[in-house]
Amino acid sequence: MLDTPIHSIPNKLRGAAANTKAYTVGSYLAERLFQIGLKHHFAVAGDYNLALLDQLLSNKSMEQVYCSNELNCGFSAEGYARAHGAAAAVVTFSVGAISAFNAIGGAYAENLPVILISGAPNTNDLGSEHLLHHTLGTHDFSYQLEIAKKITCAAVSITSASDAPALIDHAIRTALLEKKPAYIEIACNISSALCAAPGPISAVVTENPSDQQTLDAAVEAAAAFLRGKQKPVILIGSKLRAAGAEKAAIDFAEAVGCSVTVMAAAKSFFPEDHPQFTGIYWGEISAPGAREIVDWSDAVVCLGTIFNDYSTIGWTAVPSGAGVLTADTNRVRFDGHDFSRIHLRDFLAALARKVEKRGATMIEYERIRSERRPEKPAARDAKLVRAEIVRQIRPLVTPDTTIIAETGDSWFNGVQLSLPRGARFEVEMQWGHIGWSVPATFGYALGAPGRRIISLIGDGSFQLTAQEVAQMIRLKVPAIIFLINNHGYTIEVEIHDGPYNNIKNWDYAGLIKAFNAGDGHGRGLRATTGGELAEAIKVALANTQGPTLIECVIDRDDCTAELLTWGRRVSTANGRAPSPR
Ligand SMILES: Cc1ncc(C[n+]2csc(CCOP(=O)(O)OP(=O)(O)O)c2C)c(N)n1
Ligand SMILES: [Mg+2]
Repeated sequence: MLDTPIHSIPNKLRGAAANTKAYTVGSYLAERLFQIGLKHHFAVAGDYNLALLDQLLSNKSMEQVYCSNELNCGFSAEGYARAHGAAAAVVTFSVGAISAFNAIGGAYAENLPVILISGAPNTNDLGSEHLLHHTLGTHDFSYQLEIAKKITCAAVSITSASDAPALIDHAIRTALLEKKPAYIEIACNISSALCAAPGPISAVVTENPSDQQTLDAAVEAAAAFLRGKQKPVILIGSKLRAAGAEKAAIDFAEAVGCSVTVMAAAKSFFPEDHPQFTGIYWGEISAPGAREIVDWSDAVVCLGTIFNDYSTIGWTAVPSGAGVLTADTNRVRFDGHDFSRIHLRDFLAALARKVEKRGATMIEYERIRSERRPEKPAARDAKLVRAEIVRQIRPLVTPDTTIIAETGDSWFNGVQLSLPRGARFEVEMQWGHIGWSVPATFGYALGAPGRRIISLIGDGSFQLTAQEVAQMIRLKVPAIIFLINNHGYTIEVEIHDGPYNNIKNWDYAGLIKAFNAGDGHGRGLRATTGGELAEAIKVALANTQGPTLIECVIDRDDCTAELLTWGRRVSTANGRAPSPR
């Protein structure tokens, strides 16, 4: 993965706690966040969290990064966790936290350990007759914790300094182990109260080992299952990264020698320049040959896959039956077997040592594979079209590039880009919140300094979270944002059209000047022809002092063929009549 992801940092490098110093609840939390590898935390201030923010600032090893609103704060942290392995966001009670919850739901769906920290009412007001601002106007302040319990793997409320160390450790440990978000609420008069010093960080970050007997049994049975198959294929899913099993999957694939197809949400989790890479599998809209290889196989080894209505194109592409082996983060299922408490990494590593070579799907793929036809450049002054945008982005994708693709036709444009070894691809395909990519780009860039970040985003999506470009300007993040202005919600047009898919046009390129406000170095450019786009890209590559937004103006109906096919199928699935009870 990148730089120093959390799960690859050896424990001894994670910083030992300095037990001699006096700790407060807030500085304890800061020390733990630093020890798990965070160099930044994201925040929006509010009176319930100001004392906490001061305490966090006292840790000079971490930078406090401010966001324009709490939704963006949550998504910035989500993007940071993608780059860096984990993240933290600090918000105020209710008006802040409830906005951030949307992004926390996203982190849950996308398997990312984001720690949401909320300031909370003073302990003296709990159980009193006091009504408080930023609450529902009742005497019950527990609703926020109750909501958090539904959308995190661990939610704690800290109202006593003596309990704080154990509760903080529990929340962070559970998030890291489960790769899900956690929630920590701290009463505003407790964050500066003294508490115990942090103990060794190993208590927070050490994983439980796989159950050896179950692992042995699973590997034995899976090896026998694969021995009975002639044409297995591997299908990589988006939970592979959360399972920390990307490298193990490569070793396993090489041991089997079969074709490897990758789901769109997992693009870049298996190297696209690997000789066994057979393309993106997405049912009818798969890369050429990938669908045939999966359909013709007699065993599909699914690693960390998520089959939902979108990834199966309205349930038209769900691998099923006795030939499917599903290996998830902690569970392996196939043909009458169901094993749990084994890490996917361990399972793949052990199975790689046991399997026999099964290369038939590679031979098949070599026979049917077709190279992508070279795309012809458009005339420099011809009206800009979608295909020309993709053609011009291709050469920008270097081994140190990360592409961040927003929900909308940007998904399908992004999937078409080939990745050299090392290039990464980020999508939020399970949660699918439009606007995610702007703050996620901001957070990702801070979590992975030195990488070239290219974001693809539609005009409709951009309108939700545009303010976070101003934070990129503030911190001089040199991301390149391709804003595809097709004058509306084109993806929704293809699923089901109506007046609700039309949006108010903005001067997107002009917006950057407003955000710069005299002292920023963001660039905003508009391209209406291929020539203008080429010039804008040159400006973007030269701008190292801030983001560059290139507004690419195209026709409303100029979209990928894949979107048209996908939209038709998803529309059919959405339109199914209720089944009789
Ligand atoms: C928060 C949220 N609200 C609504 C939707 C439904 N939705 C999905 S895609 C989309 C439109 C995206 O439009 P745009 O970003 O312009 O993409 P494009 O036109 O390129 O398809 C909408 C409204 C959503 N996914 N998330
Ligand atoms: Mg659009």
